[in-house]
Formats: sequence, C-alpha cells, structure tokens
Amino acid sequence: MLLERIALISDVHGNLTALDAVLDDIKSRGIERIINLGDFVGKGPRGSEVVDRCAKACDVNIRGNWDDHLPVWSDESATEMVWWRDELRQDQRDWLRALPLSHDLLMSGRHIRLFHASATSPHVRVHANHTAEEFEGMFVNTGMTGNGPVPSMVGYGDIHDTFVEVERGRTLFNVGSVGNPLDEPVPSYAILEGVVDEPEQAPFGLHFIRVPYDIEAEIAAAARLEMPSFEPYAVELRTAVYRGSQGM
Ligand SMILES: [Mn+2]
Repeated sequence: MLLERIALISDVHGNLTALDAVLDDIKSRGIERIINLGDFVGKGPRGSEVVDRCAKACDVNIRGNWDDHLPVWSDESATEMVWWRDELRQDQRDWLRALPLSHDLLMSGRHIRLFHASATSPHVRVHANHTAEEFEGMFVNTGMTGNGPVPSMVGYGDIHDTFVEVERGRTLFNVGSVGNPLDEPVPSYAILEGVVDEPEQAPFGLHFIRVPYDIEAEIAAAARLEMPSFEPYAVELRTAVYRGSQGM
C-alpha cells in the first residue's frame, strides 16, 4: 500500500514571492502533485507570472471568482481592475476562463471534492462560520460539480482563512491562501496523504502547512510596478487585515 501526498494551494492572487516560497517548500518535501483551487490573479502585482508558474507546476488548476471575472472587465472599469487585467496576456485570460470549476479524487476510500468557493459557483461564498444549510450545500452534486460520487470530504479556498471541520462523518476544510492570507500573514497550503484511487479505507492525513516568506520583497515589487491599490495590499500582506476592513 503506497501512501502518496498531494499538495493543495489556493488564492495566490499575483503574489509571486509567496508562491515561490510555497512551491519550494512543496518540492523540498518530495511532493510532485499539486492542485490549485484558483484565484491566480487580482489584488497582487504579478498575476501573469503566477499563471505561467502554476500552468507548469500544477497537475490541476481550478477557476476562481477572480479568474472568471477579471478577464472580462471593460476599459471603463476601476483603474486597478484594468491594471490587473492588462497585466495578463490574452492567452492567459482565455486559459483562466476555460479552467474547470470542480475536481474529484478518490484517496484511501474517501471521495474528495475540490472547488474554489462552493458547489454552486466560484462567486458564491461560504465563510468558516457558515450555516448548517451552507454546510450541506458543500457536499451535494450540482450543475457545477457534475454527478460524480457524492463526496465525504470537500476542500475549498476563496475566504483566505484556513480551517477544518468534521461533522457526522463529513469533513469540510479550507486550504487557506498562499498570496493573501487573512487569518495570519503567513501563506497557507494543505497536504493530502493517502492511497490514490483506492476504494477501500486506508490511512489518511490532512495537514496544513505555513510557509514564511519575504513580505517586504513582495511589497517592493508591487511598488516598483506602480500597482494601483498598493497601500491596502501592503497592509494586507503585513497584517492580514482585509482591505475592506482597513478603514482607509
Ligand atoms: Mn480569493
């Protein structure tokens, strides 16, 4: 019985410095399979390089809300939206918009489903302090997820808060954010460990990893590129206080 490990990353948001630190950490553990739960772009300065890095490094890339909406903002949109959009090449905008919305896998007898925000849509958010109804909704088949085996474990991103919750045999977890964590200012990712494609129960692990990185180097890159919304970005990276809560 061969235990394998799969790394799950999410919400890189153009933070290349954090992404490289996390990819180095994954590599140093000898892990070769990576699944990205989306939000490659927006908020941070180097979405284009992040897309290229992930397209190469990740086995599966899932579309997040930013990947879905940023490519189609009009020229009349807010300055920062146009800036983040224009930083991407046309082929990258097309690539992001064509990514799948959901991915299923089987490990150690567990049907695991991964998506960005919810089983409804990458644009429908489920917070850590969700309702019972929202919890149920994460485990059902929808038009977005397709009709695979109903999962007993669901992993997602979107809220930039790492957590795990087990309720009556079902596990809901959030992998946290690589590039824009909002629970503590240290990038988060998850590792699944188990027997891949094994229908029978077998040992299984879910781990959360925090990887410190050079926050000031990333802020300097944003300044050098004269990214709009620089100030709230710098505060988010240094303090993990969301831009909407900074009172700026
Ligand atoms: Mn996000």
